[in-house]
Amino acid sequence: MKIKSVCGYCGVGCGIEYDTRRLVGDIDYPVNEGLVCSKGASELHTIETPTRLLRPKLRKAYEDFTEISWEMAIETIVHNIRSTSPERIGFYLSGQMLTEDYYVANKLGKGFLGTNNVDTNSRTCMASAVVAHKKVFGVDYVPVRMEEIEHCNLLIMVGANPAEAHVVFNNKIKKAKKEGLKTVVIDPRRTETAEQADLHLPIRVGTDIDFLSLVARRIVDDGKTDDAFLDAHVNGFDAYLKKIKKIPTKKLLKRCGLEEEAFEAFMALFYQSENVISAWTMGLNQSAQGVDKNLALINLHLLTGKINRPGNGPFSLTGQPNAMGGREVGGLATTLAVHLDFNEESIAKVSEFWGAQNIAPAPGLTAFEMIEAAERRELDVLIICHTDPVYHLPNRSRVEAALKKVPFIVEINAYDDSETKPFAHLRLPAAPWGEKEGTQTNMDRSITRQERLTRRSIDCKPDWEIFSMIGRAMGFVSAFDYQDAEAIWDEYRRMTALSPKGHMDISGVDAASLKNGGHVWGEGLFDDNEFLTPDGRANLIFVQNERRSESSSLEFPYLLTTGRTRDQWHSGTKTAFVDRLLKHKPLSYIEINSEDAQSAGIADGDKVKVTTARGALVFEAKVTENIREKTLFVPVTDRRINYLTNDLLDPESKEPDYNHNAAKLEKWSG
Ligand SMILES: Nc1nc2c(c(=O)[nH]1)N[C@H]1C(S)=C(S)[C@@H](COP(=O)(O)OP(=O)(O)OC[C@H]3O[C@@H](n4cnc5c(=O)[nH]c(N)nc54)[C@H](O)[C@@H]3O)O[C@H]1N2
Ligand SMILES: Nc1nc2c(c(=O)[nH]1)N[C@H]1C(S)=C(S)[C@@H](COP(=O)(O)OP(=O)(O)OC[C@H]3O[C@@H](n4cnc5c(=O)[nH]c(N)nc54)[C@H](O)[C@@H]3O)O[C@H]1N2
Ligand code: SF4
Ligand SMILES: [Mo]
Repeated sequence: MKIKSVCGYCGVGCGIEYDTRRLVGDIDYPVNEGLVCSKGASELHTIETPTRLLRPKLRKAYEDFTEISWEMAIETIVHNIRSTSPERIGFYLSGQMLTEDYYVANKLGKGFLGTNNVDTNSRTCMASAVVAHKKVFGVDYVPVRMEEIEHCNLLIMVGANPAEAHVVFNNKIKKAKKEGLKTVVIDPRRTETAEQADLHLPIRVGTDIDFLSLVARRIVDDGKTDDAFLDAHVNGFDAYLKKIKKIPTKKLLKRCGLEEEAFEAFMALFYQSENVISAWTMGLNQSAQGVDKNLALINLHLLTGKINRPGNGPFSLTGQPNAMGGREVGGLATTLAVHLDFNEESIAKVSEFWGAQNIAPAPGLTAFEMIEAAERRELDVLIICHTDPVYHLPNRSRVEAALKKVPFIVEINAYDDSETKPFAHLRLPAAPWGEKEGTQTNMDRSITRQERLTRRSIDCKPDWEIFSMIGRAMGFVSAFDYQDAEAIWDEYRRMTALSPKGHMDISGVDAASLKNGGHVWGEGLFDDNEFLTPDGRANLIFVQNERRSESSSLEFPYLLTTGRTRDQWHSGTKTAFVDRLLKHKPLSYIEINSEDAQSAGIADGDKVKVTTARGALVFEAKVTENIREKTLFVPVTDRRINYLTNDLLDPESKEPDYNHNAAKLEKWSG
């Protein structure tokens, strides 16, 4: 029997077909038309790795973990929750959880336990885009879909490497290029995506706002603004004009480290293209000025009216498979539920819907703020699900020290070998992809169903069930009495009618209809150029590079950046164990520019020691011309990487600044 499902790795959300132990791409599925990358193709093996976590395990202070029953596990959680107060409880969730999992966890935390400290690893990933969307459009909405590149003449990719991070989307790009699409890549590295591009601008790390402001200024100077669009649909143009006309153009171009010819080549492509999409990911979001970087890019579309028409607009590429769904449900500590914030009216609506009396009136602690609370011994219970914060949060030594001060940490994971494991007291085995069913929204706003493909391991439970068990054991029996994922979906979809102006209302979309290819929410939401701001107009907001990130110095002359490789998924609990992937890029190496290597006496394959203000690590050197001078790159598959990264945050989105770490480099012979 054939079962149709979707891949559980990245935000592309490819359709797959499973047939008696064989997994292939679904040719009928519009997103991927049969294509899958190596991660999708090998996902079936991840169910059977020897590194699964299969039983609940409890650890007393300084002792090893011992297996316990689910009853005892849940009792232990309830005891710890009851022994403290709501503001000292935190949940840390993940853009890899299914919508049903997210919904139940969010309802339990914010609705019933009375803590808004319910945040997600999307804080480290999409938070800057979320805040920018809300500031400009009034709502967190992505106004472009992947298929639109067929109508597009120029695709600008800034700080994004889809050839490795969104592989099947990159295939679509390559296909569109054969039909005439031009692409520009703005990235300090000559990535595989840059290699395919018509133009690569090897910008200096952290100078994107300078570059994008220069483009905006040029558009203004050349009279290429769409004044009718600006007049009718955009606020703030006059104020913006005054400021953009004052930017020091020569100085900014120098700061970007780009030649004038390169800039002119970009402008020529921009002007000759009727339809323009710009796509971005972590090169912009992960920054102490991540929101502003997003604004600077979105501004280009507002200035030229290249938005809300097929083949045009700012396209934030979502990283994780359900980071978009998590944002819809309300998994960030800064939203309550279904795109509602913490105002009185929203709290009243949500309280009534959930039958909850405990919703706290203000946003909760975001990811790193929970770490800061832990440092002050203000966090007693932390429940972590489907993510590995010790691995992925910045400034790891600080994170480790903070987590040691949390008296009770629960880790819900499907695999056994996380970096968070040594800091957890209770570990609960989740049923992974393939052993459960539920819903996810890809970067296209396309809501699809993951189906169960195999029998569930005896003691493993879907994440939603674990949160439901805690809810019932806390005494909220009817609120968490779900029989299956579909019952949760039915409740959640009814709730979406409460979303602001009902823009996300999918109450009519039942689970059965999702089995046949999914449902795209919010199609054409801005088609008449009506945004979801109070006056229906988009906001044009001038920004400038405030250089809040760490900068290089005489002592630390390099800037260390981090990112993805094609065949591995983050900490690698799933991918690193799939044998056929091992022939690909190594898990650990450091890219060093060839001239820098030469002057430091470093050859390809040498061991090098990299030191930042936080720590030092040794890597194997990969000497290459494909990275800008004085820039270093380490893949996130090196699980130690965040011992080196800094913990600066964007002041609005609270997203970490992973890509700007002042570093020094020495040949290591230890
Ligand atoms: N194979 C694979 N695919 C994945 C993932 C994975 O683990 N493995 N993870 C998924 C997730 S969660 C995410 S968030 C996405 C991330 O997707 P991407 O953001 O596309 O991938 P990254 O490699 O993190 O970073 C993109 C690029 O930003 C560049 N960059 C760094 N600093 C700057 C800067 O200051 N300016 C500019 N312009 N560029 C800069 C880096 O050189 C890098 O090439 O990938 C998703 N897809
Ligand atoms: N230096 C640096 N750090 C970064 C980034 C960077 O670019 N550079 N990127 C940031 C970004 S964008 C992201 S998204 C994060 C990613 O960081 P993480 O979310 O920590 O990375 P993963 O390895 O994907 O962790 C997922 C965890 O879920 C577990 N798991 C798998 N399936 C299931 C399941 O069904 N249920 C449960 N409960 N658990 C399951 C896996 O075993 C794994 O431990 O890293 C962030 N950190
Ligand atoms: S591109 Fe993304 S969704 Fe598609 S198969 Fe690869 S990892 Fe899965
Ligand atoms: Mo991410």
